[in-house]
Parts: sequence; structure tokens; C-alpha cells
Amino acid sequence: MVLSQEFVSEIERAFPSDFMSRDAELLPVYGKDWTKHHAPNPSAVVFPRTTEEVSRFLKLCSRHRVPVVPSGGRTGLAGAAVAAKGEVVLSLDRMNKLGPVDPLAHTVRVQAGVVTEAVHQHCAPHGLVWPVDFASKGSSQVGGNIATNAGGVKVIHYGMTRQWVLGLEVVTMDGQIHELNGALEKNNTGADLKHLVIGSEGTLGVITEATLKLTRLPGQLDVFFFAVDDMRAVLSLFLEARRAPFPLMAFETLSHNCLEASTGHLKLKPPFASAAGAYVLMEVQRPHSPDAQEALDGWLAGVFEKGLVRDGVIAQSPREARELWMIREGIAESLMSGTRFVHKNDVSVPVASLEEFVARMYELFESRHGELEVYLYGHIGDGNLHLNTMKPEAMDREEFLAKCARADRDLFALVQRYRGSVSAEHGIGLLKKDALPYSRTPGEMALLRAIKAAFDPQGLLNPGKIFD
Ligand code: 2HG
Ligand code: ZN
Repeated sequence: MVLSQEFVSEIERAFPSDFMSRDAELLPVYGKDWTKHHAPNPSAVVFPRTTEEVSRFLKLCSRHRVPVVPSGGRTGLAGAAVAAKGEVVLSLDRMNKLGPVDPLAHTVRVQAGVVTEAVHQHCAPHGLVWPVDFASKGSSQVGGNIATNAGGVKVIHYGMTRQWVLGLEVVTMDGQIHELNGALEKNNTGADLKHLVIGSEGTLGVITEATLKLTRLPGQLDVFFFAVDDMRAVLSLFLEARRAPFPLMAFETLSHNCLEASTGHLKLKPPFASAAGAYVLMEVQRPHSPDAQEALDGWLAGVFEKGLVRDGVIAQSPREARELWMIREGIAESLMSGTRFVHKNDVSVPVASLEEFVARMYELFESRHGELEVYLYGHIGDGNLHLNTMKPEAMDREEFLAKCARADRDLFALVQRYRGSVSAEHGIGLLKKDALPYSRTPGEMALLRAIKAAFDPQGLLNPGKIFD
């Protein structure tokens, strides 16, 4: 889309001189996220500093029918922040103010462009945390976390981002500023509009501020890394972990090829001398009691006695704990590094169906999609699996994507059979639109379209994301 001279002149007249950029080097950066599937092609990027500027800008875009893509840290994995069709990118980068932490209410009010990790650092001196945590926390922004209802490595303990948002300030495409729920813990005045915006991937409104709910920082954490035989063993260990006399903070799994990719990329020493069928990273919170160590040791002895694990290491220092976490959190980056091209899936099934689902899934790939090597990892405690396939060097991209598309159809049919989700935590964006009907009924799709039309009747905000 080519921006009209009238639109550009109005921007120049009504906004600061550094509000809009059409710099040829900046455009491709702001037009994409972590996906490599769509070439970025925005017409401009704008950098508002205030909600009032966002409101005036959206009103102007509505009048000129200019489509807008809201943009945070651009770490998304579904293409929801990609501007491939000449849209104007609205970056929240300059809206990065943090309000004071409220130690009584356990809240903090922040602008949407604040980086996730900055919230952690801001709250830690008060003994508090916004418990939204994942590998991209150093770049991802609060607004993007909320717009995508981000998951991550601590969902098993804390739940998704949705649970840690009290109120939102949202600007709709007509320029109206809505304060949804403010700082209220309790508010039963009809449907909660804030929850419609959370997870809507920037298609309903631009999140400009949020009142975040905080919790106490956990006490001492212990990190274990186990080698086990296979997925069945992972789940037997999970049952033991659920019964353990201490709170479970994370329970993650990875296959051997993921361990190799990540340790190779990060140049870390693999924790075990020989390969195993699968690995588990488990983090627990040590109870504040004199016999806590005994309880931990007793539980650990039990899992070895029962033959549930083949081998295991416990981090002896914060540095060792970080290194074990790096193995797990480095997988995604290692599979995307350099010239590697990866096809991603992020599915979930009810935890009770996991064992059967994983067995069927491997059978499916072996019997029908043998050329695709599966890299399996994820948040097994939440029933969430990241199933990645890498393009072999020699295969061209089109052929690889066609093979992945065929495998996806089989995979999604399997997910549907187990009443799972085709996107557990990454969202739909541009990448998973075709998959959506496997998880949403025609009745639900009609409701989603009606909600979109109510918020954005002209269809100008993040068009083509989630559905067309
Ligand atoms: C993770 O759990 C992220 O590491 C990324 O959600 C997963 O890239 C992926 O498939
Ligand atoms: Zn994940």
C-alpha cells in the first residue's frame, strides 16, 4: 500500500518530527517477528510516546483507511506482528515507563512497551515478581505478552499471562481509549472485555498500558536434569513430581536431538555421557523447613529406586542451574540459528492423553512422513509440545514446506481426535490460520468474526491475522 501525500502531510503536521520513519533499513526490522516465513514490507513505522498519540494516530488511519500492525518486541513465533502488505507498524518501543510497585495491592502499572525482564528487575527489590517468564524475556514486551497471552516455562505453577493482568488500557481503531477493569481484583459487571483483548494478537485494539498483578518471589529453587528412557518414563516421573512434598515450578522435556542442537549451539557440555530417550528439566521450590533437604533427598532416592530415571544431575550453584536452564531455553534459538530453516508446531492435548498422543504422533511421522525428523520439546507438565522439523540442507524450501503442510494435516487431525489445540501458546498469527478449524468449530469462528467486527468494523487493525 502506498501512503497518500495527504496522510503523510497530516502526520507531519500533527505529530513530532521523529514520530514516523520510512528509513529503508528500519522498515524490514520492524516489519517482522521471529518467523522467517513472510517477507516484511511495511510502508512506515510510527513511534508514539503517549496513549493520546496512539489514539490520534489510529483515528487518522481510520479516516484514511490505512491498515496498522501493532508491534512489541517482535519475538512472536506465529507472524502476528509481521507487516507484509504495506501496513504501517505501530511500535510501542517508546512507551516504556514503569510506575511504582504497590506493595499492598501487589500491582504495578506499566506502559505496553516495557520489556518483560525490566518488569522483573523493577519488582525484585520489593520481593515481588510478575511471573511471566520465557527465553525471550530480554526482548519481548509486556503489551506483546498480553496480546498473545504468552505462556512459557512457569505456566505449570503460575498459569498463562492472562492470570497476571488486572486491568488494561486499550485503544480501538476509532481512537477511543478504554480502561478495562483498572486495578480491580473483583468486578462482576458483565463480560470481562479485557479477557477478549488478551490473546487477540493485536486484532481488537492496541494495548497501551496495563496494571499487572504480582506475586511474592519464590524462595530457594532447586533444578534437576534427568535422563529417562522415553515419553512414558517422562510421564511416570511427572506423576511422582506431582506427589512430591514441595511445589513444582517447572517440568519441561526434550528429546535427544534437541539436547544435541542446544548444547552444540551454546557450546555447553551435555549433562550426561551417553544419549537417553528423553530428558526432563524439573525445578522445585524448597520448603522453608528444617527437614527440607531430607524431603528432597528422600524423593530423589525414591525415583531412582523405582527405576523411573536413568541418570540425573542437581544444580549445585546458581550458575549450574542457569546452565541447565540454558540447555532447555536455548533449543528454539539453536533450531533457528544461521541458515537453518525450521517448521514449528506448538500443540497441546489434555495431560491425561499425552502418552497415547505422543506414541501415535511418532508412529504417524515414521509411517507417513519419514523424511521429516521430529525435534520434540516443551512444557510437558501443561500438555504443551513443541514439535519442530528442520529442513534438510539439500532439500529446497518449497519442497520442505509442502512436506510439512502434508504432515501438519495429519498432525492436526490427531490433535483434533484428542481434543487438543493447534496452538497452545504461540498463537495463530499468519502462520497457523489454516489450522484453526481443527480447534475451533464453525459456531466459534462466527463468534470470533462478530467480535472482530464489533471492535474494528473496517478491519484495519492487524488485518489477516488469526483469520481472513
Ligand atoms: C519454548 O518453549 C518456546 O522454547 C519456543 O515456546 C518454542 O520455538 C519453539 O517451537
Ligand atoms: Zn514454549
